Order: sequence, then C-alpha cells, then structure tokens
Amino acid sequence: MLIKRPQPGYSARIQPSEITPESVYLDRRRLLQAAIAAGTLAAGPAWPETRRPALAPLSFERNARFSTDETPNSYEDITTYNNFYEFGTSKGDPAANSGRFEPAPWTVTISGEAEITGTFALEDLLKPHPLEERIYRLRCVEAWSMVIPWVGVPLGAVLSRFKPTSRAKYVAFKSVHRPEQMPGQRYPVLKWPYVEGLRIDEAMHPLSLLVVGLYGKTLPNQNGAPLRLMSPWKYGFKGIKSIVAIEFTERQPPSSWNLAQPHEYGFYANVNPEVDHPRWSQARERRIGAGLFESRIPTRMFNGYEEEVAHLYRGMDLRKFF
Ligand SMILES: Nc1nc2c(c(=O)[nH]1)N[C@H]1C(S)=C(S)[C@@H](COP(=O)(O)O)O[C@H]1N2
Ligand SMILES: [Mo]
Repeated sequence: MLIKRPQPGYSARIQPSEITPESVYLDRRRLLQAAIAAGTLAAGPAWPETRRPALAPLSFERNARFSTDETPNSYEDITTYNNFYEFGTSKGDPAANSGRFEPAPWTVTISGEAEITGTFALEDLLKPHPLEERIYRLRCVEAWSMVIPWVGVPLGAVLSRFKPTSRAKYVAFKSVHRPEQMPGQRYPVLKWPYVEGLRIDEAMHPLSLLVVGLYGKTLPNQNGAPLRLMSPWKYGFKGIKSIVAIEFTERQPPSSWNLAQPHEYGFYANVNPEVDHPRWSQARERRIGAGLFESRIPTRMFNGYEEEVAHLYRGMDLRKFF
C-alpha cells in the first residue's frame, strides 16, 4: 500500500481555504521586525533567515481531548529556547545554527519486526492520516517546561500500517546524522546519531504523536524538522528530532541520554515529581516565558496524564525503572 516514490511537497496539497488565520499566531519574523523597528534589537547575531525554507501552513483539527488548557508559550519562546545538541549545546544555538539544515526531501526507513519494511518518502508515511493539533506541555528533565501547540499524527496509526509482528516489543528511533549541516555533530557531546526508544505499548498509546508542525506551520529546523516524536508524559529528551529511521525490535533499544549517563537518565523517563534527578529535584518546574519572575509550578505525575498512562506501568517500581 505504501508507494516508494517521491511526492510533491506536503504543503502543495493544502487548500488556501484550510489555512489557519495567520493573525492567530505570533510569527517570529514579525516579532523580529517589530523589535528591529523599535530599536530594541541592535546589530545582533544575524539569524540565517534567508536560507531557511519557508514554513508552510498546515491544515488540521484541534484535538481538545488530549490538549492542556494552559496558555501556549509564544512562537518566539518555542523556537529560540531549544535543546538540539546537533546544533550546539546552548539554548540559542539551534535557532542560530540550523539555517543550513535541509529538511526536504526526507525519507524514513522502517525496519525490523514488521511485515512491511522499506524506505518511504515522508509524504507517503503521513498522507493517509489527518493532522491534529494538540497542545502538550513539554517538561524537560532540566526542570523547565513550555506549552506548545503541536501538529502531527498519532504515532500508533502510522506504525500499525507496517504490521509489526508479535516479536515487536519496542520501537527504536534514530535522528539524522549530517555533520556538514549540523555543526554540533562535529563534537562528541553525545554519541551520534541521537537515538531513542519506546516500549511498543507506549508507542501505540493514543497520546504518542509524530509531530510535523507547531503553531499551525511545518516544524522549524530547531524544533526537529521535518519529523519528531512527542510522548507528553515523558521528559523532553524522549522527543527525538529529525527522525530518519524507525525499527521494531525485540530488545529494549538504546537511548542517547541513557547511554551517556545511565545513572541520571533512564530508558522510561516518565515525568515523576517523586523521583529526583541525582543532581536536582523534579518536584517543580520553571515555566519558560512566564516573565522576569518565572513561576515555579508543581510538576505533575506523568506530566498530568496519570489517568491515561498509569496503567502501562502497573506493578513496576518507578524508582527502579525511572
Ligand atoms: N535529535 C535530538 N533530539 C532531541 C534533542 C537533541 O539534542 N537531539 N534534545 C531533546 C531534549 S533534551 C528536549 S527538552 C527536546 C526539546 O524540544 P524543543 O527544542 O522543540 O522544545 O528535544 C529532544 N529531542
Ligand atoms: Mo530536555
């Protein structure tokens, strides 16, 4: 059913009438222009804006059931305060250094314990699935959080089409390795490429989202263009960016932060205010963008999705499987 041939760009099929009103969203370009006009932005570091592919508007429906009702962070916050070590380890590095990254054309290789495997154009992977907007809180293991209106498709729906076998107990994900376009990959801060994994039932859970956009437009490079993961009850580092490979495995796959520091970052990485990171508390989180006096708010078990996901871990010692 999956045709291995390139398709016109994902955005090419979007009808103008389906486009979400631009005015709804704070556009970074507009903010920048306003800042420049107001003289608040001196001759700062030139973001390589002109080399960026235009962000295409997407059509989607809001999934209210799975969305938080908290106010989303600004587009500016979401696209300038990032963790994406392939572009550098500072929060501003991904926005500053991802201008040369080319997120199109893009293919994803599906392999392992499934009846259907192969390399597929991103458009073919996504085409049968209507896009949804879901407002999820991203809770980073560094004890900060943001609220982000993601656009994507349920991961489980995409995976099911490949007919995983009964031996598929886990799903392994791999990010792209392109040192020529990702300057951070020239340094061994992590073992490249970045890898992550989920248990198959976590991957199939309706909350797990394959993300292609935010604030109604395709993903900016710094947020993991063109395809990244979001399982909102887990710490942010599970949300692997710029995915090029998905493998169904029988054994638990490696994950980058667990490989780097196994005592600090577990495979499960479920948000849990009761299990501290060895070097800091996880009881509270700092909401990015809340102003000069950024509020510290209590972290919720499973990032607020206890009702939906606690059953996945019944009987497991969450201090051991952290
Ligand atoms: N490939 C890759 N994926 C990654 C990371 C990374 O460094 N490389 N950082 C992770 C971490 S620690 C977080 S908190 C989120 C940040 O996503 P955002 O920048 O879109 O907010 O991406 C995750 N995915
Ligand atoms: Mo993170």
